[in-house]
Amino acid sequence: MIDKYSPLPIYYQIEEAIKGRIEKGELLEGEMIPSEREYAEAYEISRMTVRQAITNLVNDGYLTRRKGKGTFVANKKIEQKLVGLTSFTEDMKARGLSPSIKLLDYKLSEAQGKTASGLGIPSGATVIEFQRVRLADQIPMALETTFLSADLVRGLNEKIVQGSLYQYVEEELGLSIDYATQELEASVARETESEILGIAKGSPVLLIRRYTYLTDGRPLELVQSIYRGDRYKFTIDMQRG
Ligand code: 16G
Repeated sequence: MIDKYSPLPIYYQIEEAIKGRIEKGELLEGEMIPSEREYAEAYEISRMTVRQAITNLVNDGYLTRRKGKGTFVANKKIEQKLVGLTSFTEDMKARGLSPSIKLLDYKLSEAQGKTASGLGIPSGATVIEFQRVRLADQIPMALETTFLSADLVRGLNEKIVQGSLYQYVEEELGLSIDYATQELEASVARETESEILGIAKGSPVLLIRRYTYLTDGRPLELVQSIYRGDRYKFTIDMQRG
């Protein structure tokens, strides 16, 4: 499979060979790939060359290295289109994945500063704040912290937020969710976040802030989420002109 006389560098040929095996399903998600030594022996090339190919595939998200264990085929990322204002529950169901929630915290506090102005309520008004781990097929995908005005989402409680918030707001409260603005930036998982999400400390994550509004213009929610960089990618269609 390796052509030493080809103008294509050998590391590149190895990369393509491994990628091909992943794409054809000969190497499965989560499966350990052969060691550098095994590849080097099989192809009669140096371990350095194999290492370069593997490093490139790790950087491109095809493989992941686990310290002291080996190199594994990475999990396919969930591709989330940045159009349409959808809920986590809807997004996962649309993919045939089963959404679940682990509620870590639920509390009432007094609105202050940015939270008060973001939610359009006076400081001192009651804010409901909760933190949820969002899972798909039992795998933690994101950690979400939500702030709502207690006055607006009457009747909300710890039990309800273990299901879909948007469903409660629309179907039970009869409020009409209209639009949101969202910020997305790169970050790394801190210690507690990495434990909650089941990733190594310092792993790349996507930090998302969503400000959602009702049709009558009232702010509904402020949400800060941390999405796993190894499981998520966001895509957007763009039109020129
Ligand atoms: C998504 C939203 C979040 C919203 C939640 C409602 C992002 C970044 N965040 O996770 O703002 O509160 O959906 O989901 O997309 P639920 O109705 O399933 O509780």
